[in-house]
Amino acid sequence: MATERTLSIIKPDATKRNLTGKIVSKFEDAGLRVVASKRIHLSPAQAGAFYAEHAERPFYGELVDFMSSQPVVVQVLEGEGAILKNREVMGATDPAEAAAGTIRKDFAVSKGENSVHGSDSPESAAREIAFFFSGLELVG
Ligand code: DAT
Ligand code: MG
Repeated sequence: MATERTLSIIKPDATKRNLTGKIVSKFEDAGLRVVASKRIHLSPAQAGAFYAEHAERPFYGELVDFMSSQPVVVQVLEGEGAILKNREVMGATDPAEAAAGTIRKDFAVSKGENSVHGSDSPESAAREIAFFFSGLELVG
């Protein structure tokens, strides 16, 4: 499998509870490497643009409010099959359905406040990485 890069966000519920380090450890333990990282506080407009694909979903307003409520940590993770591997480490969207040992099983509060975002395809990863980082900020 090829080396890939994927976009991760440690969400407001997790930064608020000081879980950033514990979550990064789960990425590193799975063989993912942090090649870019920054802590930012998204505006509602920025959060809305990032999640534009969900604009018609009933939870969109709640999602935008949540993602702009507190700082987040956005990161680029690199590794073999990084996109799928990150999704595995994250666990299912709903923590009640997430497998043991996943980030969402261990840390998520609810389906909405579920601690992490991860790109779901190569196309999403390319778009989402470019949304937050310039090429100069990716240091492998
Ligand atoms: P994922 O983050 O696992 O890729 P998604 O892309 O379907 O899930 O949805 C994006 C985020 O929107 C998700 O992490 C949390 C929120 N969300 C999804 N479904 C929801 C629901 N039924 N109620 C509340 N929030 C929801
Ligand atoms: Mg998604």
